[in-house]
Amino acid sequence: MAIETTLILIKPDGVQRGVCGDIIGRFERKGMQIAGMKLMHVTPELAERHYGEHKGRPFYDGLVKFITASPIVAMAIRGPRAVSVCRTLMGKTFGHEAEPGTIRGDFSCSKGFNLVHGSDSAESAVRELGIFFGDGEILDYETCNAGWVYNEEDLG
Ligand code: DAT
Ligand code: MG
Repeated sequence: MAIETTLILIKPDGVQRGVCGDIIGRFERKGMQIAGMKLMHVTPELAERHYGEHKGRPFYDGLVKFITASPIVAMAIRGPRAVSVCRTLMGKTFGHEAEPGTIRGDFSCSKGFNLVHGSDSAESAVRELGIFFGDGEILDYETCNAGWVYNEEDLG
């Protein structure tokens, strides 16, 4: 298992509700590294590229309206098994079903207003990071505590 980098979005509800710090802190506390981060508007074109797999579903138009309504925070989050670790931290898709202790479980009671997006596979992560980040926007750097967060065994 190599170190992975995954795309995490704090959706417009998270920014509007002022809980970005709480959400970012959960990834940091888990031992994940922030490799890229920016506040940005999602254009309809960007939304379609990102959520293309859901086109045609009954909730698609509402999803695009929601994600384009107000700024989001886009993050590239890096760490061992980052894709699955971040999905676990997020919790189930619908806030009303998500376990307490997860981001969605603690902050959301809604289907669509579920605060965060996280890539669902290593392949999706590569594709989605390419949508939200350009050349030079995802950084390689060492954190001083990495050696106390995971070791060789975790990378095997
Ligand atoms: P996830 O965000 O957990 O990867 P997904 O990829 O299946 O979930 O769906 C993308 C988003 O679309 C999800 O975060 C919330 C919304 N959504 C999915 N299914 C929905 C539904 N049945 N009704 C309303 N919104 C839905
Ligand atoms: Mg998804």
